[in-house]
Amino acid sequence: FLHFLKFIYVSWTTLNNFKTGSTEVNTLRMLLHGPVGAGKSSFFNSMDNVLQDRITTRALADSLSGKSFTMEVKKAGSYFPFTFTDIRGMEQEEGNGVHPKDIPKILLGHVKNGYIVKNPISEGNPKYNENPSLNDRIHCLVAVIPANSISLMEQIVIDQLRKVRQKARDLGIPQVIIMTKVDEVCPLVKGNLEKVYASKKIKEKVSLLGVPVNCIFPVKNYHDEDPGNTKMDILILKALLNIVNFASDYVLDQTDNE
Ligand SMILES: Nc1nc2c(ncn2[C@@H]2O[C@H](COP(=O)(O)OP(=O)(O)O)[C@@H](O)[C@H]2O)c(=O)[nH]1
Ligand SMILES: [Mg+2]
Repeated sequence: FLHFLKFIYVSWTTLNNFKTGSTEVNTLRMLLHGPVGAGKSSFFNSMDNVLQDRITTRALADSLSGKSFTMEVKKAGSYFPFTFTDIRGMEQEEGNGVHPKDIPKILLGHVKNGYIVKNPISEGNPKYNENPSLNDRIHCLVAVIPANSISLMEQIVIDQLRKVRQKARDLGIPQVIIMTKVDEVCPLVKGNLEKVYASKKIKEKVSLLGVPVNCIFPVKNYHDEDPGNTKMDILILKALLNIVNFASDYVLDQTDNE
């Protein structure tokens, strides 16, 4: 049990002292995407909860407005130097939600906070940023996919996810997959979250995704638990630490190149 606490302490300290290490970028920006109900808002709330030890329903409330919005995690007197932007979940029908052709504009930082994503993204909009800098760009793409519906996911959702991932790959932006709801696919894992890496059912779901295992982070989000569940916190912190590291490497790499 002590090694759990040590992991939490070290991760928490690392995140608390984290700085981007680039003079051009003060905040690492992550984009959350994935089907409606995948657990994007819950994942943000879970991170917020782990970092602050309190449940917040901010993300859930904001997500109902249909706007793209950026969430920051408060820290004593300021904010952590990373944000998560939630684009409205991709709908089953093309035409609702974000159009795939607009994804590169979002990734390249043309879309400011508060942009109403159901409108086509156009240059006339006051929330359109003509000349985004490295600081405005998305530095890590985070796909949120629920473990319990991977095999049932509509082809159109799978295609949309693939298109977004392809755009990010073309732009060289790092990507991770957060696999939520691991408790819903395996009773063993539901009983003991530590079993997540040993579970055959989870391995099966991971292999269905067809991406390298080191980019997939299984989590169980906080939804009706009390805060401070060590095993849940560890998976959430592991995911967050990796996201921050991927984003940070990307920014340093881009800073060298410019
Ligand atoms: N069992 C379980 N339920 C989850 C998990 N993550 C999210 N949920 C539930 O799934 C539903 C959709 O989550 P939400 O965060 O609103 O999804 P979003 O549309 O992607 O923002 C909510 O009822 C959550 O409580 C999880 O890890 N395990
Ligand atoms: Mg949401």
